[in-house]
Amino acid sequence: MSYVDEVLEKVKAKNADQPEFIQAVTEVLNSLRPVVDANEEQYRKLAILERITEPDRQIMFRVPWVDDKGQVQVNRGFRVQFNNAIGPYKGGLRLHPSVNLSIIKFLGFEQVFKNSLTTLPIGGGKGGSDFDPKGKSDNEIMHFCQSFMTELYKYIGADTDVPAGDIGTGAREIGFMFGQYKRIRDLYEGVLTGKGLTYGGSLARTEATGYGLLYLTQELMKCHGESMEGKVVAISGSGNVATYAAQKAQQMGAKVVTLSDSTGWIYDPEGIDIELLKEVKEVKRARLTEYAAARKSAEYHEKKSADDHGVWNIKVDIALPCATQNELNLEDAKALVANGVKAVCEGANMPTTIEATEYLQKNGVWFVGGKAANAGGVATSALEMSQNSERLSWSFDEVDSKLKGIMVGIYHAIDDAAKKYGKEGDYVAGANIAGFEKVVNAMIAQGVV
Ligand code: NDP
Ligand code: 2IT
Repeated sequence: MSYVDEVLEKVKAKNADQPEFIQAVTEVLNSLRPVVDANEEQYRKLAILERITEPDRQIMFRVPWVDDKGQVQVNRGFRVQFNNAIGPYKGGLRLHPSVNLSIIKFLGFEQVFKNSLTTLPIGGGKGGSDFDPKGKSDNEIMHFCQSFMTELYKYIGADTDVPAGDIGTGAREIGFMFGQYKRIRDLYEGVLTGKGLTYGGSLARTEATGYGLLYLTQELMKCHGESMEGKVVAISGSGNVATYAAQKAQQMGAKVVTLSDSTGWIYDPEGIDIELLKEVKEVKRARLTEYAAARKSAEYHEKKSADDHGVWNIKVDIALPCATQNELNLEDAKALVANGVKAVCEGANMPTTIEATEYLQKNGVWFVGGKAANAGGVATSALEMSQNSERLSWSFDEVDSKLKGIMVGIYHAIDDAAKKYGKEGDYVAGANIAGFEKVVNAMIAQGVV
């Protein structure tokens, strides 16, 4: 049996109750076959694949907090520190009721390769909680964040592990967590990224994931003789990534016609009104129904079932899934291909199922997975860390132009890696191979640790 198959079997047996983690490892290891086959003897002896699929450590803890009625609530907190071969652990904190160890491990595993692709010195980690921020008062959010940090602070630090935002964790939550860390440790350091601009945050971090996704997509289109001008784009989600992806796509001359949230989706054939979207989502923290109510050209569609991903049934040139994992399945991929989609680039982490990815690739769609396409967020987090270390802050244009350079660089790195291993056009393999090579070289150089 090949080394890859042997390790895949072990990972499946050891983590049988973790479907998302198994899915992420299966995708990565399968696409690493050419590199692993070429180095099989050495990697097997050094147990490289066993080591890279087992987190350095997994921390789980109780998060008790008091709600506005005086009732004590208990959530579960997580931090998985996956691999720090190339830098301090780095990755977001997800606050969503679906959060469990499988989801945090899949995200942490992906983060290792993504962070490597940025070219910046950051290892991979992820954390979060099954806390549901929806419907909570600011006071409840603060109590939760303070309690969460009262345990998490023991394991993180500016040179150890630097968390950031993800689903459900934005500027408000990062602010409360930073305040509590500073109070407990009496240390003013860049322990979190995505901070507010008055206390060490970086300009362009809010926009970075969405903007970065579009810089990479634009380069992909350019290298295939196309431009963004006049392209029709479907985006799912309506949070941080979706909002700034939509904004940048429209700045580039494309028209974004869809958005979604957990209860429904909108079709707006005239193109999304970004200012209205921000007012509804960022200021009022309301549902997309409010967007549709305020905009004549928009149709609102209530979600009919958990598997209703209506946005992928609209005829578009480019699809950018920006909500959550497994939100674009085989049926959705078939609908996109039937409608002539040219490119699918993932703003979210693992939004496309393995079957859907294979179908898109077989049908000639240019497909770029999240660990390359959404790396702009964490790359800009690393730029925030640099600014914190030198106690300076850079202008928006300086950060944005570095972000653009990084995303264009990532596209060429994954394109070259795919070509080098005879897989031209397979950007999934290219991203996994390019990300893996740097981490493995560092692991080998550092010995068995
Ligand atoms: P937000 O919380 O800002 O927005 C998430 C969006 O996705 C919301 O519209 C939300 O709808 C929707 N959504 C979340 N979970 C589900 C679900 N289970 N079913 C249907 N819709 C859902 O998160 P972000 O925009 O920050 O993150 C989106 C994706 O991008 C995630 O996969 C994240 O891991 C990834 N990512 C984020 C980065 C960042 O810098 N923020 C960087 C790289 C990747 P609703 O409001 O109804 O819940
Ligand atoms: O998935 C991701 O890359 C993020 N949520 C951003 C992580 C970060 O540290 O900025």
